[in-house]
Amino acid sequence: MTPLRRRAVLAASAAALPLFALRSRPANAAEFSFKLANNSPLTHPQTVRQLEAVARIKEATGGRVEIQVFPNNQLGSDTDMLSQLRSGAIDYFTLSGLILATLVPAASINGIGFAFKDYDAVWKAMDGSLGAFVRGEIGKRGLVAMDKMWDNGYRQITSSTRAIRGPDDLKGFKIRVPVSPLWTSMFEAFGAAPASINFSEVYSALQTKIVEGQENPLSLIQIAKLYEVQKYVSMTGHMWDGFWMLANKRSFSNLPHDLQEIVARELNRSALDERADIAKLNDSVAADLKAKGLEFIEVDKPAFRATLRKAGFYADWKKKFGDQAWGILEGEVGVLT
Ligand code: X2X
Repeated sequence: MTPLRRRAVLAASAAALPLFALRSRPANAAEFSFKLANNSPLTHPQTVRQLEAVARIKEATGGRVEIQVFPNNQLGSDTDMLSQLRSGAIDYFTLSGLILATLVPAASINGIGFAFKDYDAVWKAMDGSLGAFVRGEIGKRGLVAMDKMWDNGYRQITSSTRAIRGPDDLKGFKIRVPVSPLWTSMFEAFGAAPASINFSEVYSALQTKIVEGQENPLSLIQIAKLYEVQKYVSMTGHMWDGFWMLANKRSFSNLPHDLQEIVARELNRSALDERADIAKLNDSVAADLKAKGLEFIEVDKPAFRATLRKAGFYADWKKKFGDQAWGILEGEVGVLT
């Protein structure tokens, strides 16, 4: 074949490719197939509401968009899934802002200790100026964040060894924290010995006593059965943590605009449903965990906060986040330092 003829053949087959790809699609396969992953157990409202969202998306797009949900770390740890999201192996992924901060530093700002006095303050900030700011930062790193965050909750400290009654009890305490500089820094400020461990390994790390304790919202302590391997829970409520619904930017922008709108609308709607589920769970979860044998300890939260302040935690993070981000946070919640 002459070079010219060869080029012509190649050009013809390249032109034919999309048509071939379209024809080779089985009659019942969707035009756009995506993967959505999370770290939450199957019965967690996050998973339940994501399954509902993808069913509505399929229906509203007349079957053109099909999203398969892979919950419960089926596709790996949070760290693994974040890499897969960036490479495009996963299209959608819910991740704690604090862990996302390994890629987008500003995303951990909602985890500043004792920043939000209640849920009204959380949603006002995250649905308002602070959320908009963080979404902008996420957008600069090849990811798209949907408008509505999903609730994880106010975090409480559990332990299988000593009861944590005041900040001094945290000195030398071996505590699992998620993989995130802010978490490590906070527990170092308490004088604890934090170990960064992905959620997929937490139950076994507690069971084998690699660590003495961990911190998570009561709803997750219940749903992931962490009470089976912990004795005490101290109601520190030391930070609020939530999940960003992230999309790979290439994958999302390849969708026609009308389909993007449907996907975003339904994911955001499910985020609001999930928030309501967690709020409802919060009313009953303490009684359930007590009945399962967990000993509850009410603590003096201002004492924990004072320890962080004395250790320079707020001043350090104000510097790290910078005046703009810190100003937005304080604009939402009041002066913190
Ligand atoms: O890893 C955790 O502890 C979890 C499940 O709460 C987060 O996703 C941050």
